[in-house]
Amino acid sequence: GTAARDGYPRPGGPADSPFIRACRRRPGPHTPVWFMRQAGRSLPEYREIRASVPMLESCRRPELVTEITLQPVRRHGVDAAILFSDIVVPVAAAGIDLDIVPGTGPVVAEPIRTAADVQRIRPITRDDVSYVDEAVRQLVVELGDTPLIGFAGAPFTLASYLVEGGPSRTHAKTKALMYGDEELWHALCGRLAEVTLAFLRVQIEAGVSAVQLFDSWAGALSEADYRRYVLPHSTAVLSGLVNAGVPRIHFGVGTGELLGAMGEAGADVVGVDWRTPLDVATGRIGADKAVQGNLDPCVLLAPWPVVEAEVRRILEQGRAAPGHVFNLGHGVLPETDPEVLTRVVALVHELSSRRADQ
Ligand code: 1CP
Repeated sequence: GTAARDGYPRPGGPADSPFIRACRRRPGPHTPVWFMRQAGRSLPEYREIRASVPMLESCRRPELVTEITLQPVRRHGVDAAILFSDIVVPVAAAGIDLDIVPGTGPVVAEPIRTAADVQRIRPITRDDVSYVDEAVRQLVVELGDTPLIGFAGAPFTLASYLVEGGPSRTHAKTKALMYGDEELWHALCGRLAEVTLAFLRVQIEAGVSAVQLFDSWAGALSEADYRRYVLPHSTAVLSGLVNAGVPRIHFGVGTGELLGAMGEAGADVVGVDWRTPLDVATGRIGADKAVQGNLDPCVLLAPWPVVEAEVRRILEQGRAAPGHVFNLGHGVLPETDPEVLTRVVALVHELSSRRADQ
């Protein structure tokens, strides 16, 4: 955070950064930009580190977490770092036997299907995720004025992996449980909300400047079902952080119909995928929240003039919002040329820079 060791807030520091200013809907020197999954497989320096270390183990080694988190900041000059971790890390810390399988994603040894299964998800404390606490404390020192974003998976998206046992296109088993046994569904999501809230609090106490709640797969639901089965649990997480002093970003994919409800869950910033223009999104979210997005990650694979035109359009449409954090509509694809990401950062800064004499 911004508090120096003597307890007095430092002038400048992450709280005064363009990223936090935009999250708080305050004017800043330029539109801030970072990329979801910026610390990942598009970077050769990342692949080198990860070649000999399995994913979950790399998340549990603070020196590796610190190095991988810093890589995209050094290379691209992004306005924020995001902690290198995964949404299933706190679930594993809560006692669920799972692994992250290369080329697949999270795989759960014994999927959650019954009330007894839900009881296997234990509450977590800082001691269960001490490696995250340690990594964040190191990172805050290394990053100086650059804000660090902490994150967690939202109850619906976590439940999907736990109930399916792994990645799923339809979320059929998850929805079958949700529609078939509403009481069990709420017990599962209630428990996941507790774990998520505890995990985010550890990160905030260790010094992250903002948090993002990833409900990547919430777009699989209608608005009515989202409100009935999901919103109460995501609200428990986000409203539980209302006095934590850091902006809360809430993101999902295919959530054009859910943007208003996702904002209501208690977000300061709502993430928007590429399907909804930012001016339309702002109409749905309201003028009391900032937006984050929303370049289609696939556009980065196109020739530069196409990328440039899309960045211009998004900055223009983003002006309708009371605050705009430039990002992709979902994570960086592994085949993305990192040079293009660096050029996008420079372009966003150049096109949006507001000089005092203008
Ligand atoms: O910049 C960063 O890369 C930060 C680290 C990060 C984040 C924010 C990782 C590393 N994962 C996540 C979040 C995450 N993990 C989400 C939410 C964001 C999103 O929608 O992209 C989700 C849904 C996951 C689950 C997950 N973990 C998947 C998706 C599987 C599916 O359902 O399609 C995958 C492939 C993983 C593994 C993973 N997480 C992170 C990395 C670098 C990897 C790949 C590791 C490997 O294959 O070795």
